[in-house]
Amino acid sequence: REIEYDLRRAVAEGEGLELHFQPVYAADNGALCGAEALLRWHDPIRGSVGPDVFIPIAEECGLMNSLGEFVLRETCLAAQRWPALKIAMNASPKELRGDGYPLKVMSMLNHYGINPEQIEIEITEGTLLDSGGQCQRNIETLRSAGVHFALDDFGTGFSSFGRLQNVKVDRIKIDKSFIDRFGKEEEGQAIVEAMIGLARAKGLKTTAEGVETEDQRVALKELGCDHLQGYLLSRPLSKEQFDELVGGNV
Ligand code: G
Ligand code: G
Ligand code: MN
Ligand code: NA
Repeated sequence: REIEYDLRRAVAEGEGLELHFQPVYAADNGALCGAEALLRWHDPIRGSVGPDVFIPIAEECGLMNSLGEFVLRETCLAAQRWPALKIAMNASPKELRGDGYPLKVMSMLNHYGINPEQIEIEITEGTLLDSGGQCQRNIETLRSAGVHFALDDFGTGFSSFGRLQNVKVDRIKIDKSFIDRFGKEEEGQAIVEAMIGLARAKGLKTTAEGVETEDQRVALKELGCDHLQGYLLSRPLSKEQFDELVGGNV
């Protein structure tokens, strides 16, 4: 059976799809500050299918709008559930380019009574290419309503540093590949330091992704990185696991 067929049914029925949440911590005092929502699909026959696999399929076969709406709704429910935490969600290029995107987001936030400042939308550099400016206009509209934006996988694109001149975001998320080299090679250290310095100079927040070792944690804290995310601190958790983590404290 075609994977597309199963995905279509899953999206239509909301079956087997759920968001998991990876905790995000303050680098300086270790406080839990937020979570990144990550979409998961469990198909009864295929088992777990990663978003790397099914999101491109959803985009190709016209399912991304419905899937994006599911993610947006579940993100709002998470924001209600954990009111003291900032909830970040990923948006795909196709979604962000749509004319109706800002209205769609704002209607959903209004419907669930969510303060836009509690929500952060993660975009990749790829999103910003090729969109005839619509994407940037959508970002500007949502930012002026209070929604925050983060540039995900920062450093992996064609002109990451240059991109920051044209696109107004609130945060960069330093890609895991740089954090991996960090502490191993001098150059790795210098690159991360430069990224944090640049972000600071532009008044942007920084999150380090894929933090796996205590050495990385300490060094990132010393460099003044704002937030940390990675297996050292926590893997992505189901809603129920996340509830246990916060223990009713948010
Ligand atoms: O969680 P995981 O490492 O499997 O995620 C793999 C990729 O899928 C990451 O690049 C992540 O940004 C992306 N991703 C996860 N959840 C979503 C989502 O809800 N929407 C979009 N567009 N991408 C997502
Ligand atoms: O592209 P994006 O940053 O949204 O992707 C996040 C992905 O990275 C998620 O799939 C998440 O499961 C994964 N991830 C988060 N922390 C770590 C980590 O410390 N190590 C590894 N290998 N993957 C991680
Ligand atoms: Mn992300
Ligand atoms: Na990333």
